[in-house]
Amino acid sequence: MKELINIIDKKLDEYMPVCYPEDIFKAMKYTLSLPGKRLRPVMCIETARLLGCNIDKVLPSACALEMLHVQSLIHDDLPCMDNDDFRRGKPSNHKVFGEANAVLAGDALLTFAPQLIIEKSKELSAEQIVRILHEYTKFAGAYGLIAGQVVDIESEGGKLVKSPEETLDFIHLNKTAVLFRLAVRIGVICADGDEKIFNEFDDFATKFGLAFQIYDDIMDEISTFEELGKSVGKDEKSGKLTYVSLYGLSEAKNKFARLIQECYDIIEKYNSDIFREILKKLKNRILG
Ligand code: GRG
Repeated sequence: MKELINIIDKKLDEYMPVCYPEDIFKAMKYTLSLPGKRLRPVMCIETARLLGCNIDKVLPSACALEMLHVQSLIHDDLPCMDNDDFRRGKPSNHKVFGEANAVLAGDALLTFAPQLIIEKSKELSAEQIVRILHEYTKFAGAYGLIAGQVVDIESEGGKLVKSPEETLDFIHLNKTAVLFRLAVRIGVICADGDEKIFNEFDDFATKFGLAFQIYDDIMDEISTFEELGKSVGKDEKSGKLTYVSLYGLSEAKNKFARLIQECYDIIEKYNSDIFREILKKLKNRILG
């Protein structure tokens, strides 16, 4: 996995220039270059690889996914959203470049990513590129990430249109699971996988995304700034609707354990060391 992360990091650096006007490119590159776990590009590439696709075909889309993810982190940290001063162990984007540039850097990453897919995916067919862009625009927009963020903000203000359980699932299916789904769906498209495989990986990523959000909620409670690279304990202080606040720590852990087991069950037949490593790391950190 470390090897794959190195390849992704090198490509991200190559794809992201710093040119005039430098302030915006530097702001885009800043958060992108900080050491994230690179889970989404890794999962995209690994899905494609398991289905027989070579890495060069999928790398531009995998890097674009990381750009979209970083965009969401930059905007999420803004004072008008989650108001976080740290991200990936360093001051967040707006703390370094100012709010206006952080908003623009996010916007620029959001549009740079599909541009990259179109310009660099030389080995994909036009049909594959259109399918990937369709997935990207659907999942990044008001049917995906933005929907999750809006309902998250509404719920913090006490506005609940659905039950707390339904609201929580809606937020995290859209804010978190959506990018893991996008990752594996793009992987399957690059590998020309059939509908059955597409749905199977989608199901895996949906369950993984929910498990990952429960992991994130639990870590906010039990971890440290040094380990996470961002503020901890904020959810409880702000009275945020999370798996821990709604179900309690013990039931959140049970829910997490069930989802991780379901992920193992779906992916086992593909015999992937990388997916096993990801699941094991999350599981060991929460369940010991
Ligand atoms: C798409 C225009 C547009 C806006 C985005 C701000 C926003 C709307 C959505 C917020 C999405 C968000 C930040 C969800 C949290 C998901 C999550 C648990 C992120 C942490 O992921 P890690 O741990 O982070 O993989 P690293 O830094 O390791 O990559």
